[in-house]
Amino acid sequence: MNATAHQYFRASARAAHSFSWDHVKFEQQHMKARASTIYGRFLSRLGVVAGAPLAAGPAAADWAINLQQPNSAVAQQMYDLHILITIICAVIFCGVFGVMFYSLYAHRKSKGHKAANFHESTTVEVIWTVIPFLILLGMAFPATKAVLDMRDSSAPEMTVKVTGYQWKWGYDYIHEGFGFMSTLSTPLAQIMGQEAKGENYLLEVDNPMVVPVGTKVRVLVTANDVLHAWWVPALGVKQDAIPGFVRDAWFRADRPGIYRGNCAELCGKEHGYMPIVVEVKTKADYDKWLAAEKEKRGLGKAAAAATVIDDKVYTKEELVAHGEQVYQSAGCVGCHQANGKGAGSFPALDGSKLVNGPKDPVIALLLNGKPGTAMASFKHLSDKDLAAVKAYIGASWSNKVTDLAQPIDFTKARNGGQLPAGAQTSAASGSSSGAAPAATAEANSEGAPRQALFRPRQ
Ligand code: HEC
Ligand SMILES: [Cu+2]
Repeated sequence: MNATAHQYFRASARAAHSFSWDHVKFEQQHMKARASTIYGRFLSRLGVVAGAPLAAGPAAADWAINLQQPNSAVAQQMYDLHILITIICAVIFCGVFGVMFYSLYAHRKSKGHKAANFHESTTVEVIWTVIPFLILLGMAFPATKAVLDMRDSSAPEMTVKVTGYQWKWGYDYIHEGFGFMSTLSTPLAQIMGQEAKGENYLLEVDNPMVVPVGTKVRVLVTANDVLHAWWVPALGVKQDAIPGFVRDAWFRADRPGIYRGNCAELCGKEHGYMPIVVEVKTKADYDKWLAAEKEKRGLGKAAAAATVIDDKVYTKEELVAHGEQVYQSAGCVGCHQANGKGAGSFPALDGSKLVNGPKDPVIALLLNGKPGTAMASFKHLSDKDLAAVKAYIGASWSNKVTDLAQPIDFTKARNGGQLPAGAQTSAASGSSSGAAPAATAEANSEGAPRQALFRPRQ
């Protein structure tokens, strides 16, 4: 059985009332385990000297009093800054304490020293103002540069939305149209102390975030429930995940490899069980991974076909016949009724000025709905379905619309009035007019904003 800590805690939460000493023992073991790994691997590297006695067991091997080996320009700056400031602090420490201890010793009372009188010495005042000022400048300059670089998430080559959940991470490859959850994969037996702890104890997940090397990755960090924080030290990213807000950060990994981090904001009882794993692959391997993930989700071929646009000109009869089915299947009939007379607050389509008028307002209404009313957006329908249902309501009952809309009118309306860049027409690609509309709908199911957001990946 590959029970994970996660499942255990889910179960234990449900059985919370059946408290037992086993649970306490478990917690104690767990705390010890955490001490030896989290402290060993993170705090120790952060230079928390007090953590040293706790860094026992498997972590002892890579015990080091420092930050993690940086793997991005920003992480490198943080690292250098850390070293620089530590050195400055050490020099000041030695200087100040050196003078102090020397003075205590050399000018001690038993030797009969009299205190010197420095009152209103301009020289001394200038010196003790200017020197700290220069030291501060020397620290502020690289620090400001590092902070500005950290915040500069402009012109990313790809964007991943990271969502914190109690207690797992969600990664959405928003321009690729898929996402997944990433949960702890450490076996429960290791956590319970029944099995030797693995190398990446509590720092391993089922589905790591995968990114290509040398690519500017922007992460949009948010949370679904409580505060979390997405922290990958080697990549120089630590960003609070705040429900209701989207914050961004970025990194460009220098070398392929696997980089691990934790949630860095106390987020509940399983806070320590939502590690972060980022797998940095070469560009070729990343493309392979991406293709496989898309294939797995049925996005591979469909996505390629999605840029094929249905530009066929349908006859009114073709559209009306298909539209009658859509009117039923999309649920229009439930509100506007089969006789088009509507009911209650649902307006009649029969005789409607809008329906009998020019096509653009009707296209806009069908794509966007009317906010605040029961008339929802129908943009999840394919362009052909929409053109057909528009033709149907325009030709039924007493309506006699003349401004017929073709599927391509909807395609353009979704994309701000023009065809999506790089789109092929169905005539050019030779695909059948039957298959293309469905695929178009798939790609466009998020409407125009998605097209506008799109930036090609390198
Ligand atoms: C859940 C109920 C509901 C469904 C389903 C629904 N509508 Fe509507 N529709 C409304 C309401 C309510 C309005 C009035 C909105 C307003 O206040 O302007 C409306 C307005 C309209 C109008 C504008 C009428 C006018 O004269 O202003 C059209 C056209 C229309 N709907 C078409 C459709 C089509 C086509 C479908 C199916 C694809 C559909 N509706 C599905 C509730 C619905
Ligand atoms: Cu968390």
